[in-house]
Amino acid sequence: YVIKDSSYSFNYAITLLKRLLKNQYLKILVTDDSKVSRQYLASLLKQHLFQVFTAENGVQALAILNQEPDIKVLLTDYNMPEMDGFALVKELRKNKDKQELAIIGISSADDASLSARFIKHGANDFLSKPFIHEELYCRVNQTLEHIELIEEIQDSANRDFMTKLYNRRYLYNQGAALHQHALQSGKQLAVAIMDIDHFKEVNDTYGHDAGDVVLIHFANMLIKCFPNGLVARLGGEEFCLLLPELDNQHAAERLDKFRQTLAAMPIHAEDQEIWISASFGVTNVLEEQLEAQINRADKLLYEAKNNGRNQVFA
Ligand code: GH3
Ligand code: MG
Ligand code: MG
Ligand code: MG
Repeated sequence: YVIKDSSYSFNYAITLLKRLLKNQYLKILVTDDSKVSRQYLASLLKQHLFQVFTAENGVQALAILNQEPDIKVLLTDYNMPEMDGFALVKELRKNKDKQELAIIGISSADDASLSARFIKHGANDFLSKPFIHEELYCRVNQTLEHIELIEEIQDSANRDFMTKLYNRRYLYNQGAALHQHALQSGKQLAVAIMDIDHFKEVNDTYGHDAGDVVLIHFANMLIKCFPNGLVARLGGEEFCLLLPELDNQHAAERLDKFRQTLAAMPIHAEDQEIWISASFGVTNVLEEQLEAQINRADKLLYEAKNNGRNQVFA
């Protein structure tokens, strides 16, 4: 459809084709009390490969967003019974920011102040009725592009470029929040520091590129083994893992399992088989500050190294 219609840019057609090939139908929710408007918007959006959900009012919209947390965009009318568009935006913005859920307010153009008010309440953008098709697509796609750009910028600030793990900066910000939560709720938080053994030898023997492959492999394994943990690269071949709600013994056991898996399989890089091991320090002693707990884990790591490496000290 888009390809046939020459008013769309080539790049846009490519974007849609990519979505189609990846089977990535972005989810969008249309909220409007008028059945005609709802169906009209839904059919336009379906033509552009969105997976469309519909709601008749704010209350229904909240329920659908709860069931479908990966809906990216909400298009909402202003005037609706039960809960109007402003109340809906206000409610959603209590816990979802503009990147998590983009909101585009829609209403008839007879009240010129609506657009400003929608945006003041936290909408990303506004569309007035009647609109031409292109404006709908442009606003939705521009909003999506903004979200993607912000995500890219955030990732480059918060992640390590090579391993794609979180970096030290993110760990200290996000980890401090986890740590405070544990302190306040009386829940456990295990903190582990790990370091690859004799990594300098890996570089010296197989080259720096092979060393990088090893680091990426290590990072991927960490993510796979600890999907609920906060995993970060502190620098070099040193990593940190925060495991909420896990006592020290269980944390140490899981780390030891990871240690064994790591040491039992070679990593393939530069047509070579590279065997590595790592040492670990882990503690769930909640200090006043996260940094103090990290230092405590670091001391345990140091002991693991001194004790012969390839082991977990708890
Ligand atoms: P230990 O068992 O005591 O930890 O010994 P080690 O050799 O692992 O520790 P050392 O601190 O002596 O060496 C770490 C090496 O890691 C030195 C540095 O060149 C290398 N390194 C740091 N960052 C990177 C990186 O991004 N890529 C690669 N390939 N090497 C890195
Ligand atoms: Mg209405
Ligand atoms: Mg090392
Ligand atoms: Mg080191």
